[in-house]
Amino acid sequence: MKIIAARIIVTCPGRNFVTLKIETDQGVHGIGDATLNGRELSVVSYLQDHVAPCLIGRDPRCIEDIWQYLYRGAYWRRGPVTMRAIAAVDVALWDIKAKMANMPLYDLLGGRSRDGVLVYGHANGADLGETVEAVGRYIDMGYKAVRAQSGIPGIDLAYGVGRGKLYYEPADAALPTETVWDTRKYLNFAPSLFERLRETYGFGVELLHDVHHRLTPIEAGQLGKAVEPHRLFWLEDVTPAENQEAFRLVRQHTTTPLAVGEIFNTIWDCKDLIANQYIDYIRTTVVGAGGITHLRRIADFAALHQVRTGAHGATDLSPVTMGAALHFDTWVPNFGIQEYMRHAEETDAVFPHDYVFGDGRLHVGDTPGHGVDIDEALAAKYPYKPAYLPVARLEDGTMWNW
Ligand code: EZ4
Ligand code: CO
Repeated sequence: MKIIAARIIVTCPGRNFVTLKIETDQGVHGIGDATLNGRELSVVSYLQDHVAPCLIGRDPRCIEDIWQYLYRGAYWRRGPVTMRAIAAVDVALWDIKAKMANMPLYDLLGGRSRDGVLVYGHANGADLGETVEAVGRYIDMGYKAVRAQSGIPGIDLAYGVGRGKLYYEPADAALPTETVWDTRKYLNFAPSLFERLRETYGFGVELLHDVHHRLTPIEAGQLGKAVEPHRLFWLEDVTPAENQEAFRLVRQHTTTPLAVGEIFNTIWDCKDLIANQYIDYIRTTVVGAGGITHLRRIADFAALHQVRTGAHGATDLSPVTMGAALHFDTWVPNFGIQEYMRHAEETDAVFPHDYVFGDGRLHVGDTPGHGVDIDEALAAKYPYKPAYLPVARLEDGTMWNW
């Protein structure tokens, strides 16, 4: 069996997506996602110019060998561009293998461990009252877990606040939007949001919150301690994690569970976080961390330390990643939760898929493969549109972490 074509499809049905389609001499094809929000075309070039030529003629059944060939063989290891390109190839090859085996991907991975995949939705509002109402709407839709992000008094354009839709689309402009951040205003406000949410909805719903890298470790410790009475499911990305040791300080000061990892691209980014049990949930994704092949290694290592999965699942992860992630989540023994930000209708139409939401969970179908395809004719109607993530500065103009 041989790979005869590897094509890269760029489309913007509501937002940009980069998709790899691998075709074989046996007529079976596989699809992988390679979207890197705000840096899409660098992955297109990496795949088109440097990976696709090396794939032609290879046996698509040798997933592990191709993974090692692309990782070790590039000499330049790791990094978001390289690892997304590898992920796209890997997911497309797992899709092909599962189709050849006539099995849904979760079956090939080891079979079903649960009936459905617990997901959390994104509730947000311009102020505390609106956010509390938005959380109520998610509960009414059947969600058992809800992430709450709110506008903050005195801060324009807080992270995670959308425009009344079911999702928040941060890549919003042809050049990065400038936002202004103030830690004091945020810390003065954030605990009151969760206090009000518990007063309003009680403790029967899981509540989550994304700090989006804005705090220092000691500030993160303060926030974690302040929200302890409200029993959050997790606080996410409380501080940047390039220095994994930074989490030791946070951990010493709070029992609020911690999640991190949406921007990690290999196990090396989280090895110490996991081994030292500084975190409770690892948020690495199929698309971000080298595909199913590598994510499985991270999850198995995490399981040794009672760290569970909590994969990133914002709108910049295409339905292809969501499909593959749901198969992974259906199998992985140490599953925690899956983020689920709904895609726009145009996105769903370009990527036909068989996963469905019901009763707070997502359910994969039994289509052989990962269950997601691409309608190329429809995709061609949505040309690439430059879109950047915002940047953040402090009030005095200092660059900060968005
Ligand atoms: O800002 O995916 O938890 N979710 C997030 C996302 C990220 C975007 C960046 O592309 O932090 O909203
Ligand atoms: Co996040």
